[in-house]
Amino acid sequence: RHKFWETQPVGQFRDSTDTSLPDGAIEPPTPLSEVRADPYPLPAAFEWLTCDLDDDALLADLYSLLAHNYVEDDENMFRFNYSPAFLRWALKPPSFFRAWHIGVRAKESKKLVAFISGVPARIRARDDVVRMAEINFLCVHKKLRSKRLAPVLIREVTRRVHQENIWQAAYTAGVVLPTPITTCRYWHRSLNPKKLIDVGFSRLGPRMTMSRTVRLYKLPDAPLTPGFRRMELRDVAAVTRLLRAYLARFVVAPDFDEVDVEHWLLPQEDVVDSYLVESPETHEVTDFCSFYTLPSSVLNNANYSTLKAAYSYYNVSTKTPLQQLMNDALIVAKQKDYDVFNALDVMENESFLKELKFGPGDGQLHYYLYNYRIRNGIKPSELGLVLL
Ligand code: NHW
Ligand code: EN5
Repeated sequence: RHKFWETQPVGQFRDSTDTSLPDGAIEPPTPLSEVRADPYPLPAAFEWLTCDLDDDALLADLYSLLAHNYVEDDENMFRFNYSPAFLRWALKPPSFFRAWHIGVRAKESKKLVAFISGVPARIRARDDVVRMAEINFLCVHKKLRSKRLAPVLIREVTRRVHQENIWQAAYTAGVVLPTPITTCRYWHRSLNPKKLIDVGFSRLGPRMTMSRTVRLYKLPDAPLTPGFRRMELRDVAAVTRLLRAYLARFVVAPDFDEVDVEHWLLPQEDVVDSYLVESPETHEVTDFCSFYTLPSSVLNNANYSTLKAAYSYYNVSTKTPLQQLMNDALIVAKQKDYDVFNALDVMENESFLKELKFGPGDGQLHYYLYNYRIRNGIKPSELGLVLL
């Protein structure tokens, strides 16, 4: 069934009922001297390219490959459209490895035709903090599909991760592979219902008119919580403390330090937005919320070419109820002209989704670990990890 995945150290569907196997690495590290020294062979017309994302021309090529060939919904109506600035942010966190930004190009035309990437992260599973690679942006040009190029890309990124003495990875996908640690649902909160209906992202509910729908999703003009403001550089230490204490509650979560928080959560225009509540009395930072910006191209629509979506990222409430905090996040997203606010049912998100008028989407997101077993998997609410 899975000619490639059957050969890999991942939970196999067939032993998913064997409860005797312990949590942790599936296979031990091998000595670095035994890690294959040269790249895997590609079909003769292609060559490997280690990508320099500081090179604007290369970044533009990567942007274009993904904008035309990356993930679509099941009816091919929308395609993710990660911006160049977003890709640079996603792929150049603290201590990133340039060797993990792996392109494939046609030898003759030099055209970029495939890509895969990894970035380093410390991820905790129960009480075990593990150095991992987060693998993302696997893409093969539409004209080169079903030729078994993806397994070559995956083997090559694995080899380059092993060269850094890292033996585990985390990744997400919309497709089922051996074997998810958990399966999450996407939820969507309309901010611009008329446009969402016009582009086919959502439908007019039964017995609903457009004007009733617009009224249903109306939001206040400004955030309601006193002390709600954008996160700044001076907040990094306080946000790191809040976030570390919060993420400690989940079975699988990143182990963020201040350096990570500065990179992943300090606001960057049209890439990542973070807000916090600073108590007007004590000036203590008590609550935090964030989202990242990932537009989708609208395929085949006469009136619109893009949908501006915010994706819920990390949120922490200690004083402001989470539902009120997320309502303020919706308000700022609406002010900034986003069309929709998306969230997964991870962490404590279930507690506000229905109340804040999110509806379930038709997409699922499966979470995976490479070379790390978690017996019986976990629930979405036990997951404290959001990948981009
Ligand atoms: S998920 C988004 C993946 N990208 C897209 O969906 C973009 C549009 N699609 C494509 O570009 C986020 C192609 O369809 C792709 C497959 C390239 C997806 N993950 O070349 P073949 C990520 O980036 C398996 C893993 O003929 P293709 C996460 C498939 O099951 N495997 O197919 C990436 C089959 O294997 P099997 C996937 O359609 C995580 C084989 O590929 C997959 O031309 C990567 C077929 O290959 C997917 N999303 O190209 C793993 N989709 O055994 C990282 C298909 O079933 C693992 N396949 O025969 C960790 C590595 C690091 C370890 C470090 C220790
Ligand atoms: C790795 N980082 O299917 C990512 N999106 O629900 C790779 N559906 O937008 C894996 N089909 O339900 C990505 N509208 C896997 C996801 C791929 C993209 C995807 C889904 C997630 C999505 C929309 C549009 C569906 C269009 C037809 C959807 C309903 C919204 C409605 C709003 C009002 C209240 C009820 C719900």
